[in-house]
Amino acid sequence: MGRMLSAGQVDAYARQGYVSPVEAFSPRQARVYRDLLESAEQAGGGLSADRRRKMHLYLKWADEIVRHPRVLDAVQDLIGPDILVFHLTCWIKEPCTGAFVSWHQDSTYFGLEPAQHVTAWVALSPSNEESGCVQVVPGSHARGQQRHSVFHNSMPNRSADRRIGLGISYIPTHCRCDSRQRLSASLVRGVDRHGNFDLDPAPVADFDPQGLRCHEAAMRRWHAARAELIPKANAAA
Ligand SMILES: O=C(O)CCC(=O)C(=O)O
Repeated sequence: MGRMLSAGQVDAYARQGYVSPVEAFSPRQARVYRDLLESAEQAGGGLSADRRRKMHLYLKWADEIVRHPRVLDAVQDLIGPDILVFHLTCWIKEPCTGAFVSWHQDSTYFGLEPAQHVTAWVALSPSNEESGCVQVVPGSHARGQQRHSVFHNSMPNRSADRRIGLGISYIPTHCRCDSRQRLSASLVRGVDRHGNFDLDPAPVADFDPQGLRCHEAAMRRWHAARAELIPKANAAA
C-alpha cells in the first residue's frame, strides 16, 4: 500500500502504463478550479496555445493543483519522493466540436533520460467517451520509442459541455533532458540533488509580472528544445 495508490494500482500502472480513475479532489473543488480557469481566460482575452502550457508558472491556482498533496502522493507512489513538474498542458475541447488529438507518445517531444515521466491528467470537467477522454493502448509504454501513431489519443467532444483537463507531467529529479537547450522545471516535492534543470519560482498571484516573465522564458526554452528533440526522436525510431 502506497501513500495514495494501492499495491494493485501500482502493479496495474507498471503493466498497463496508466491507472484510472484516481480521485484527487471533489467535483465541487474541480468546479472552483474550472471557474478560476475561465476567469483567467476572460482576463487574458482567451489563452494562447503557449499560455495553456506551463500555466502553473503564472497562475497561482494552477500552481496549487500541481502541488496538490493527493496528486503528489499518487505520483510519489510511482516515481519516488523527489519530484519536478517538467511540463503542463491545459487541454480544452469545446462542446460539439471536431478537434481531436491523434495517437502519439509524449516521449517523442520530451527527450527524457530515463523516460520516467508520469502524466497526471487532472479533470476540471467531466471526461468520458462522449466528451473525448484520453484513450490509451494498454502496455504500449513498454514498447519503446515509435515513429508513427502510438500510443494515446483522444476523440472529438460530442457533449454539450467543455472538456477541460490539465496534463501535468512529473519526473523524478534524477531525469535529465537530452537537449543542448537547458530547460527549467518546478520542484514540487522533496529535494533536487541533481541540478539537471533550472528551478522555476512559484507565482505569488495570478498574472503577476514576475510569473509572466518566468513563463515566457520557460516557453522560449521549451520551443528551442522541441526543435532539437522531435527530429532526433524520429531519426532514431
Ligand atoms: O487531453 C487530451 O485530449 C490529450 C492529452 C494528451 O495527449 C497528453 O496529455 O499527452
